[in-house]
Amino acid sequence: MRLSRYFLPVLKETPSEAQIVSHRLMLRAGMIKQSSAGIYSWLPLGFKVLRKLENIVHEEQQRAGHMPMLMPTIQSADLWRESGRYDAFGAEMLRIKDRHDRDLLFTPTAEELITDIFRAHVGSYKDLPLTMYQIQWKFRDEIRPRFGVMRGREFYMKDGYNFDLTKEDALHAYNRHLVSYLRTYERMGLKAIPMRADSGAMGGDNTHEFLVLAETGESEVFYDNAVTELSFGDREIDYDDVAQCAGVMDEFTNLYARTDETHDAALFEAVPEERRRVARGIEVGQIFYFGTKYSEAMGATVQGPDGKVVPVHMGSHGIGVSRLMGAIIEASHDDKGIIWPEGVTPFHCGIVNLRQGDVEADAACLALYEGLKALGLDPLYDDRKEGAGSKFATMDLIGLPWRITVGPRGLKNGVVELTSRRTGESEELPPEEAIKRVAEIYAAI
Ligand code: 5CA
Repeated sequence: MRLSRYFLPVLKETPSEAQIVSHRLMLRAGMIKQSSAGIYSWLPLGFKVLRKLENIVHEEQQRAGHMPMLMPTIQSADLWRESGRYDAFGAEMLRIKDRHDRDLLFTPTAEELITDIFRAHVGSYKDLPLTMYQIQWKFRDEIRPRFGVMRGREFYMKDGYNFDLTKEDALHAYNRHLVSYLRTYERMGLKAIPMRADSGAMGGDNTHEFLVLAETGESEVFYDNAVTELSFGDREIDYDDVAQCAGVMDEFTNLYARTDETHDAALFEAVPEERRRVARGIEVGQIFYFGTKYSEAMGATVQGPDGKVVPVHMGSHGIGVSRLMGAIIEASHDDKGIIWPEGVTPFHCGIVNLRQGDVEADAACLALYEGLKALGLDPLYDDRKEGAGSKFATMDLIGLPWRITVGPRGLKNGVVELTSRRTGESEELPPEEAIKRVAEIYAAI
């Protein structure tokens, strides 16, 4: 993409309504624009990152054997009356009436709808286990939408639902989700720690939230500092392997780590004093096992191998896809702007032409641009007639992890400059070498 043709409405001023750095940077980098409280338009740069996050979630869910599908945002209230949640959800649910005076709602989550689909089509244990998920917009009429996409009213969420014959099978689904989430967040360049939590409106008593530690996080967390040293790494996972998934589950949840709702004095007993931590975190996902709560209320049953008809065991599993963008920026920025992890960056590499209009500089930039694209990379070429300072400031603000700078002086010596956004370190090398280097970096991701 050429920057001269891209819609990138960067702001010079810091928007006064934004209280936390990720919100400020998303506004300043022209990624989002508020349309009303807690509701945002996703401008091209923001939308590009959202798609990257979504793709990682799709890949990791499907790797774990979960099936993608899509359910409507507008749902009938009747289904929610069956589970009892039409009343229980309270003011957070956006309620709508159609022209026939029927009660509809904008989905805050989809346990009821998926259970309705299940009961219409599945009647035998032979069709289990079954896990389906969607990535769809949700609406919760939060009393205090704030921090930009972090606590929106409209937000983008992956919600997955498992159906199993027995509690043991459903707990394997729970563990499988935990493992797939660890891998998902790691690919996004994040350390998200599973912490035992309170199940709130979803029900059940088995639930973990995934927390990214950040001072601006809305959750208070209590943990053994040893959990921050656990690392998922490149493990070979067989998602059908019950013992392996349970092993990862144990490894990542045996140490003490809890969010505020369930915190008690236990931390000070369970953890040696020097390892006790009380901090803040951003909740980027949550997994639940709630047994037969919905299947019993809504008659989602199967015939077991013994011929008996039993309600299925269920869980649901969420990832806050739009919130993740804020969480990544909170975890990865400096005073000049965003620093995207390679796995989610909107463009792989920026190209800065220091002398736009100079025949040689233009030709060298174009060759870099085409050379990177030919290797399947997605560069952003700043071909505007702007000063170097302004071009560097824009690149730093939007946070592309790698920048190639091209100027007449370097070209005389046959070199361009490759700069890491994260370390600020630069290296001079011939243009073909720079292309090769960038391609190698991304091939390793
Ligand atoms: N039905 C379950 C699992 S699919 C569920 O809805 N879980 S949840 O309430 O925990 O939401 C899942 C994730 O969505 C949360 O972990 C959080 O990352 C994200 N989320 C929840 N509310 C908001 C919000 N108002 N703005 C942005 N993201 C949100």
